[in-house]
Amino acid sequence: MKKPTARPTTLFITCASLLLACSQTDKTNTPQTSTTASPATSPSASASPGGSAAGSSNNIYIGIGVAQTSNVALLGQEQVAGAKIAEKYFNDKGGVDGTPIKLVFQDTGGDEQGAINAFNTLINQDRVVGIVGPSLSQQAFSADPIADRAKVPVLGPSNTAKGIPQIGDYVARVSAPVAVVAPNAVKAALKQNPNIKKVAVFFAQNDAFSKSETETFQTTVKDMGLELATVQKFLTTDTDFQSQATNAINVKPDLIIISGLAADGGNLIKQLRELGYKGVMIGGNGLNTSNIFPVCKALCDGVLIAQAYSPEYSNLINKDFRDAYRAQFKKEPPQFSAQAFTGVQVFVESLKAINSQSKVSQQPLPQLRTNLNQQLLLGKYDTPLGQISFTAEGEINQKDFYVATIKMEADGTNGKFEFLK
Ligand code: 1QQ
Repeated sequence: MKKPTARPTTLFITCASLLLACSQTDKTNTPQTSTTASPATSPSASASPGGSAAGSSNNIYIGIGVAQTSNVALLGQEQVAGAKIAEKYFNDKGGVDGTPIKLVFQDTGGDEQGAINAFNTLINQDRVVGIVGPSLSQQAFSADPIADRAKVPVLGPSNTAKGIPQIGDYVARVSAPVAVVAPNAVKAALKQNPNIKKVAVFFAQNDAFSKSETETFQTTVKDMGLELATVQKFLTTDTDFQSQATNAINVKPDLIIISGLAADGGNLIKQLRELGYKGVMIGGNGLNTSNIFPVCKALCDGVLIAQAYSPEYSNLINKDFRDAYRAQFKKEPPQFSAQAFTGVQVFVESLKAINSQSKVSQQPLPQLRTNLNQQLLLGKYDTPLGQISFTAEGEINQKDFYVATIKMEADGTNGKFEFLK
């Protein structure tokens, strides 16, 4: 049994204290119907509460509750892409022993209320067997307890803050925590530039993940004997970073580390460079998307970002995933797509394991959800992220991590993540 931990009080940030963030995402509070779920095949059309999961529509419904709108869609759209590739990939292989899976997408937007609404719809209306989502840890701390109480398994595809698996028995993640991923970037920066001594750290104080990641970064900096010269705070909704950037540049850092999300992070990188900062920069997981390239353009060049996925990981399923992604998007698959693919994979393989014991289609939905939650924690999965499994608490066991640097073409129009050896 997992021990529920108290949610840190600093996570109780309401719409009232975050008017800007909430007004940006208010429209997302009405969850949108998936592009892939049509009323004719919606599980609610065929299954009655307590009825069998697969129902008469002969599909197994898996919920995808990620950000399709708001500033967080910069990250969420990569998750949608990865999940859709997984849906086709596993259905082409026969789904769950002949029964197709069907993903039901509900847009969480970028805030807590949007995630709560999306999860409620997936659980009660769409009657999914489990949920891959939400995009942000900040949302997970509000939405996951709802799934946990409803006994619906959740796989966090990108929830990396400390404390996520401890939310409840039905919460696990395929996204390795910042505590194991982030230090790799600091080590890579020092390897590249052994003269680094003074460090400035930035973090978004209205975001649970950013607060968790900055703790890891700050501890790593001190543990490595570097000087933490200044800590600057901002909001994920900020666009003007002149005063914090000036404060940081004034302490003459050799390294700047940013924990925020994509739009704010990209702007911060841009403004630090425009104000003359020439040293090394590390971006955290929230900047881990090529969607920051249009924001910081040529000034994104050289930023280091730790990775929980490498497109070059050599196993069969990653080859298939990478080929499918490249065929569709003409570029290498990003981490967030690989993690969303992996979330769907874990559900599919666990459903197959259950089906070999007792037919999934004959299990009442509440029983299937509970069986699925128990089963997924027991399996070993060969995924695009490498071989993974879970602790009894739902934390991911993953072996391989990487660091990439952003390489931009001089005119700033095109760029890529180049993996360090
Ligand atoms: C979290 C994250 C974000 C950067 C994912 C999009 O890692 O919120 O935990």
